[in-house]
Amino acid sequence: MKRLIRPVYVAILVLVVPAFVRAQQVEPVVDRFVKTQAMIAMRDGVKLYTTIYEPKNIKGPLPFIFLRTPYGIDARGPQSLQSYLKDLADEGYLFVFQDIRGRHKSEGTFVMSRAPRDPKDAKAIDENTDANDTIDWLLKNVEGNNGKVGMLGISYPGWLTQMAALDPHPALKAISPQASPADQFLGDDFHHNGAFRLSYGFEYVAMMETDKLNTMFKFDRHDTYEWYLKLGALSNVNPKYFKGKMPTWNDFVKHPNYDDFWQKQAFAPYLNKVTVPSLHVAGWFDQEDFYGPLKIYELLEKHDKNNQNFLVVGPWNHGGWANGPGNSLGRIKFDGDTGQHFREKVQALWFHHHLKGKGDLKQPEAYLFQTGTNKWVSHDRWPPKDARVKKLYFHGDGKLKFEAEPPEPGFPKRSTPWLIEGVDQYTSDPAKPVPYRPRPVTPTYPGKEWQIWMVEDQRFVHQRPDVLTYETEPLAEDVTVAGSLTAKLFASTSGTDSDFIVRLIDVYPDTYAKDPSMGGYQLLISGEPVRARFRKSFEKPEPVKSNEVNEYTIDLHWSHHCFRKGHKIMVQVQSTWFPLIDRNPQRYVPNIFEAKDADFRSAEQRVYRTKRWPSHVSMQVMPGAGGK
Ligand code: PG9
Repeated sequence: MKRLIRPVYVAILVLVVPAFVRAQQVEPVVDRFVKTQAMIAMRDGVKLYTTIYEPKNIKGPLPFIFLRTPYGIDARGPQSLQSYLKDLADEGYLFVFQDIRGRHKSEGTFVMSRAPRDPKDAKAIDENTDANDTIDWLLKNVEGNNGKVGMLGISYPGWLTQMAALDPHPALKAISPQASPADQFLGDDFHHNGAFRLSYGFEYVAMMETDKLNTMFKFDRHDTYEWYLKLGALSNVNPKYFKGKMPTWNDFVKHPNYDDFWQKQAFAPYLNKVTVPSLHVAGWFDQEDFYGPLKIYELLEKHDKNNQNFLVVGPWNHGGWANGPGNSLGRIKFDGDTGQHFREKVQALWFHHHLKGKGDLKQPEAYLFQTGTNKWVSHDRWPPKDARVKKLYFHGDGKLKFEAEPPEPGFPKRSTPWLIEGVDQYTSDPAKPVPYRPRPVTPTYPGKEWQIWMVEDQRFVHQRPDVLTYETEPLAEDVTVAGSLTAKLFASTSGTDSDFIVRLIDVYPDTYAKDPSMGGYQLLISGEPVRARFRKSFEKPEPVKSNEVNEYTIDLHWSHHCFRKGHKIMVQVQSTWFPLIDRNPQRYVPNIFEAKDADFRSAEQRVYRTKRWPSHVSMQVMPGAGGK
């Protein structure tokens, strides 16, 4: 016979358990604040929607933490207090969030990455004047402030932070621009080396310019790889979808080269002094803006007379430090809570010191997470002084070696006379482009897969006939990259324009004791395209001669990765990376955005590895590494 449940147990379940569960739930941090809102008038009369959160239980005077965004503060403000800004909230700040011009509840017109104003035009406005006008208002209108302001933000908000520092309000005492783009033609969201980032460019523009809110493009296919393939040439976008209504798409079409339009909105011309203490933050696996933060740091570092310019790079995707512990990304584990560590021990201490005068800040010049060994390291200079350049050369049979001398060139192979020694060849067919991540390629927004594609196992393209692979033997010792990576490719195409994409990969040992499920994993360390038309100049593109060997330099940016003993280093070369990068017609046309479907052709691509044309990858590595 079943035993009856005694009423006393029922009472425990009904009364005590829910209270216990409630106690376990996290208290919304926003509940600790009193919220007010204001429409703050800018110098040209446009009013910006701003919310101010004042702590209920921490007495002032307190400094401001100010964050501007195009993504909507009603949701983003409270969300960021919960995690990204929580360690600051615990200490006590006046938090200020603002919708930028033309977005969400603010008035005015949104202009994508609005270029800095002309200093000769006294009436001009830009994101810098909007930040300064707001700070002025805050100092005068918010009681209990200590006269100091800090700004920070990730990506667009990071860019807005750096913009505020170009000509800063005197009350702006410290900034942390995080994952800020620096140049939308050379290395960030919209183009890399002038090659258009199709899926991101298209989907981001739809999100930002369909209306004032964040409205996602509705795909009618699950696999956007197929959708973009069916779209065909970029000249189909306006007639089929955007109908000429998206200003930024129209700008892409109007400015296919690195003209004034792009140069004026890039940071390089403006970053000629460090105006406020600056903590630049980047993620090694940032799928959107990795070039930007390191470039901004590098440009400012040349002018850092008072030691106010600092760099932090963690093992994160785009903004990955804002939420969660940060102990892994996709299947890659980091042996520690890197995100939590950053928020608590780096970001919070930075602002406590500069805005509240707290703590003896010992911020290292460059505080970097070394991937591969999974440890934080401090450098008093980046790249480190003792880093040395080592070259990894392409050899026959898919080999990659530190030895400089590839075999003698150019003679037909005895066994296979139709093949030339010292050359590897593939057909690049724009109708069958190489995917950049395993299909189905789900939409960028809202997308879990987009956020981790850079750490996906690269075996999904291994041994495709249009992907060349070069690989070292298992390494006899660790090889630690510390600084820049550059590929030098000697290549030809049967067409008159073409792309070459070089990817650097860490191949785990087949038997990987630390985690057997990761045996043979191929982890992307860096990958970048080069567009043949821009090989001499980004301003003035030129066709290539069919089958002529040209030298291509591909900046693979920076890394602090340790290829562990027993791992292999792999380099892959291909001519499509879709739909991340738009397809090159492989036949020169003046403007690829205006190319027609019929302009696209297959091309025979050759990569040379001879004494005269020694294709290779250069890496800055720590001494002692590199098999020599
Ligand atoms: N990567 C986004 C972006 C920044 C700046 C301009 C365009 C796009 C972002 O995440 O904000």
